[in-house]
Amino acid sequence: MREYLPSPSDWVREQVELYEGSGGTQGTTLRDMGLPVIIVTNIGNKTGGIRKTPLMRVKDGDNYVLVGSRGGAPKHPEWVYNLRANADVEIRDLAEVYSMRVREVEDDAERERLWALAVEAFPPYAEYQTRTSRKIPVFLAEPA
Ligand code: F42
Repeated sequence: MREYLPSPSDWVREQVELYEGSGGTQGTTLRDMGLPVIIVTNIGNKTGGIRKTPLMRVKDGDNYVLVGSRGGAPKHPEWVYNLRANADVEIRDLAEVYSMRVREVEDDAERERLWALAVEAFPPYAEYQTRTSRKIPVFLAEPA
């Protein structure tokens, strides 16, 4: 059995607990902005433990676009390394939970199209990219 390793960040851990504990009826938006959030359950690259990562909901048809912005911080979020090592995730979107497989988007044209969708869904992503010299990783999650 894999162990659940809650986020060390209070607001993130609390959002996961409220979102999942309510069956996807509470805590489903970003604090002040009211924009929808999903929970991505992923496997730790080093620990092998279960990680739960809230991200903004960016949809491309039935697929989800996952943006490793971390508010424009200089380093990639840790979950990026988890997804690179283990592509199988579960995505909770409100009351629905889907088994999905992610791939990092490397193709420039595809990334540009998905990035535009991401900024449309959550405009601050554009500013986050200007805060950091790293290229913000973008993943596409598709039904497994
Ligand atoms: N972050 C984003 O990057 N993009 C978003 O769209 C986004 C939206 C969002 C909405 C609501 C909300 O509550 C949070 C949101 N966040 C968003 C923040 C996001 O949930 C993450 O907290 C943030 O991206 C930072 O991710 P992180 O994985 O770096 O988290 C830190 C705090 C963390 O959990 N660190 C752990 C720790 O113990 O320090 C380690 C986590 C980990 O996965 N370790 C791996 C393991 O094996 O377990 C090893 C990873 C490796 O280095 O190989």
